[in-house]
Amino acid sequence: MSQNLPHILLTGFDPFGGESINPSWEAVRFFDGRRIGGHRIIARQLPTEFAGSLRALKAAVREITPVMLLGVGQAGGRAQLSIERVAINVQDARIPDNAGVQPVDEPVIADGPAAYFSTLPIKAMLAALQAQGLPSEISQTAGTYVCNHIAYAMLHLASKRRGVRAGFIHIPYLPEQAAHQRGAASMAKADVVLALEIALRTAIATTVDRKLAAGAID
Ligand code: PCA
Repeated sequence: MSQNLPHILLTGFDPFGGESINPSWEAVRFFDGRRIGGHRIIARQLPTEFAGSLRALKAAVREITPVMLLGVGQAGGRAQLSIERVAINVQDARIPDNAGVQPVDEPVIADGPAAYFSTLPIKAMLAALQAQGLPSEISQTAGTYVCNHIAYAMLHLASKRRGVRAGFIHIPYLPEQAAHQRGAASMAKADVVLALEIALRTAIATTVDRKLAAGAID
């Protein structure tokens, strides 16, 4: 048992918005302690709270000193795995977070840049997921709620640490959530778990991203 493997911090969120589960944590927790591509995965649940999630993220980074951070969150209504390209320096909450706080047009980091691009190989990850038959896309916005906030914070923290990369993936509802929402798309947990394993393996193995067209017109 090698204790000294480099660590990857993989995060999911607790339920929010009236849901009783969050698919991100349901999938992410499967990986805690597992070894993938010569790395040890440490899974952590973050609260769906602007301030609380940042505190928990900073504490986890201090404790684990990860070489890679991958955040995962629920994007109810999206039909595919969404590999996020960018995180922006704004909090604009349509609903209060789990602490009852609803920031509008506040920065994530007061003196931070307007945005960070993912430093994971998003196109290589997309190609690997599609090759497995998993519905996936590049997303050009992670929203302005707690997921974007954490994606931005991960990239901000990573930017200060040499060689540390970070990124974010939004996932659809699980079928049991979609079952009571008319017309909502969903993805089975086994598929999400497989997708996250492929995404992690690809991110670990790929330092220079592929050049594949996966942009959006709207
Ligand atoms: N999704 C929310 C926050 C927590 C989660 O799982 C979002 O997309 O911002």
